[in-house]
Amino acid sequence: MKITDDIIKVLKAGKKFAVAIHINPDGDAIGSQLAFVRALKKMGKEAAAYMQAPIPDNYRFLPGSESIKIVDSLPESFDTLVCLDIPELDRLGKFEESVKGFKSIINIDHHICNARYGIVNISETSASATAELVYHIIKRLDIEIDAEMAVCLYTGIVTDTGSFQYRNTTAEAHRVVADLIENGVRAEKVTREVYEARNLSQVKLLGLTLETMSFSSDGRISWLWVTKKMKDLVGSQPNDTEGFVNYARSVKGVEVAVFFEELDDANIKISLRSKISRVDVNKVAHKFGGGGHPAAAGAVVSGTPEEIEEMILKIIKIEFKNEEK
Ligand SMILES: [Mn+2]
Repeated sequence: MKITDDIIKVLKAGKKFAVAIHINPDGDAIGSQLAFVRALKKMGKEAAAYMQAPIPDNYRFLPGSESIKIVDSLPESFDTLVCLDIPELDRLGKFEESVKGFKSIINIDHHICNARYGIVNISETSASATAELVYHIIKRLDIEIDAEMAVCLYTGIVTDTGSFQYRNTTAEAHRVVADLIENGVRAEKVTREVYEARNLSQVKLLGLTLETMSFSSDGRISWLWVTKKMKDLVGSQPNDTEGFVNYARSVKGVEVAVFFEELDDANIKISLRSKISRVDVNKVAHKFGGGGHPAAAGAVVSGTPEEIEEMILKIIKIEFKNEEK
């Protein structure tokens, strides 16, 4: 992977950097963010990580997570904004407003529909994760990848590849990870922190969720529901539903899995997964104002649960038909 001179120039020229990631951040976004801030500090820059909600519990072990600033808007006195894992600026949520205060935006991402909103855009869909791109940028800057950065970047790659199971698990991802492990990552420790420290409420909610599993008549589409009522019943916490969609995906014969989560009275969060390359769920999510990758995408849609379920399933069935032509 070749990192061009223009990003290096902008990084060297900037003095104060704000590093931001998308709302509802995942392991890739958070890991990339913390590694990037650390690299900037090693360059002698002033840099900080910004989020609008507290970091999910299972990523608190990441070095530097304690210094993430939880705010409603980005600082006005900084010159450069680094956007990580963000295909479009509206994925910044509340921070979108404060973007205009920055002289330069650096956009580093691996999603398909990246809007190239930066002065420099590293939009590389062949990368397994944004963390893989951040790794190459740090290398190109001749900064040593220390054990703290390594664990952040490793967490980004391991979570975005579904523990090296998804289509984006490339030879290059493994080469980068090999280097990260040589730099001090203990894979089993990351697994324990990220995947084996569930809240009891999460496991209880999963039990209720699995009861809702439904299938299309041909068995190729499977879907799950979490309602507000179910969440109240178990006293669920934010992010408890992470990964639930994979249970629908894991059933033999299922090609597309959908997870519906009632957020409030008006909005439903939808997560989509495709097990086969014929159906591009990014296209489906895009029709509802969301996005992601061909095999994993999501959207937030307003409407009643019945309406939304019917609409989504209809669009997926149309995608199946289109692919068969
Ligand atoms: Mn990512």
